[in-house]
Amino acid sequence: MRKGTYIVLIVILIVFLGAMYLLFGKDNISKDRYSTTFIIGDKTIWNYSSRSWGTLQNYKNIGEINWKKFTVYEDNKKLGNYLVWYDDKWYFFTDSKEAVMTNGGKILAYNSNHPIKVADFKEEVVDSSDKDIVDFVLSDHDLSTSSKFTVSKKITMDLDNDEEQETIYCLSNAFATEFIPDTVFSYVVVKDGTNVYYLYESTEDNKGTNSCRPFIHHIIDVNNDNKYEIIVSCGYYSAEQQLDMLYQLEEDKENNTTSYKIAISNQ
Ligand SMILES: [Ca+2]
Ligand SMILES: [Ca+2]
Repeated sequence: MRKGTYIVLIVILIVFLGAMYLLFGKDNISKDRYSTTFIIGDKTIWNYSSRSWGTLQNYKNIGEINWKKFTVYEDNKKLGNYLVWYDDKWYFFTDSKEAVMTNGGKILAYNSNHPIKVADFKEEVVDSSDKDIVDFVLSDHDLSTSSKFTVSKKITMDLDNDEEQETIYCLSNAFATEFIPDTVFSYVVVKDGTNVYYLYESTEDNKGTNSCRPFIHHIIDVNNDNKYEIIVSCGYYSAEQQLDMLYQLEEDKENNTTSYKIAISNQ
């Protein structure tokens, strides 16, 4: 090829790349490079990379994380940036390898190449002002509105950055000891104005103790879009294993609906 042809090809390539950059946007291109490892408690490790999720389970892979620096939170409060090390549970160390004590709370840690927001939320007890939504959820599952609970908590905050507050409700009668329900139920719902989104939803005949009691582990913005994702966890009565699920608000543009879907879980 002649030199002139090369120059024309290079110019076409530069114009093409420039057009792609403008078309897909700087923001989107950089979001494709987002890469994060999340530690959720002692049993769950998730990887978020190139907009997709994966889990890290085997010991060899866990070893690759050892002595890496993570931003560590306990019960929504930042503990600091620490080196992590795993031996059946996570241990945290300062740069000079001094051990950092935790209080036995819920641990979330991340190592990321992009900003991650962790919400500092306050959990409150459901009260009479929540009667309408609680009755709605119970009636929706043919349960008596006088059902007793072992968990009835709520968190009120702006989850989707529209300057309106949403409320997350955790309602469950799992692990009841003072009463024996015919049906064991656990629901995690988000009330957003008049919309009710179901996240975790379980209704079972009471056949013993292997029910799962849900709680909100952490609330984080994992993809930096100013909308929070919700980590719902669930503890089993009879097992050490804990179910961890990351819920993300997804838009179905075709049907013009939104719902919370599980982006990744440890099962
Ligand atoms: Ca909102
Ligand atoms: Ca988000």
